[in-house]
Amino acid sequence: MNNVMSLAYIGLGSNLEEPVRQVRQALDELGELPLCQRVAHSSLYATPPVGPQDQPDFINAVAAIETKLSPLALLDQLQALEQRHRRRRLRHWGPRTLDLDLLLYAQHTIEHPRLRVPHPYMHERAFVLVPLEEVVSAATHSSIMLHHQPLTSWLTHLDQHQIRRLSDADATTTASV
Ligand code: A4P
Ligand code: MG
Repeated sequence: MNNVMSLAYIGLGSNLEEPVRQVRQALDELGELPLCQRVAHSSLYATPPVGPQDQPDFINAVAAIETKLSPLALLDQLQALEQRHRRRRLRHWGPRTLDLDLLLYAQHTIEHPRLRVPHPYMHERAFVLVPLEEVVSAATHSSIMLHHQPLTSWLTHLDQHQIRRLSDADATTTASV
């Protein structure tokens, strides 16, 4: 546990067993983790799979939380929450009920066998950066730097046309996507 609060960003993804419901429920559960408070979250986005193509589209979102947990203690909590959503690890980058990635933890750079922060692929993934940009504006009213470049400049290099923001009406249904 830290005495100071740190701002962390969590990426959420699901493409199995009612993904909209999985992500909405996980957004609520993130705010209930010990020593954590959810301060903002993005819209939900429907996104084509990156990696193996023989799997359903994903629902993705990003949450900002204030936490007194250390980065590894927060990872433990995120993995326990994935397990409560009956996450099974069958295939790397394969379909999942819930994936929770620790994208950013304050300004920290972490290279640990269990944890790399910033998340190693985030700067090349529109399904992460589009919702992250939305939630950063809501949480901090400013921009953030990623590998010494503003987040917005990473976004300009990415193809975003297949990233579809769900309307509030879509995001409250229990439809599979
Ligand atoms: N790990 C290291 N760093 C981190 C971090 N910053 N956050 C370790 C979370 N975990 C981290 O993860 C494998 C190991 O990574 C963990 O044991 C942890 O100690 P995992 O969740 O078990 O496996 P995974 O998710 O299959 O692998 P990976 O490499 O984390 O995949 P990603 O990067 O999560 O990508 N397409 C769309 N459209 N939307 C998606 O959400 N997700 C993926 C998975 C692929 N394609 C996608 C999406
Ligand atoms: Mg993961």
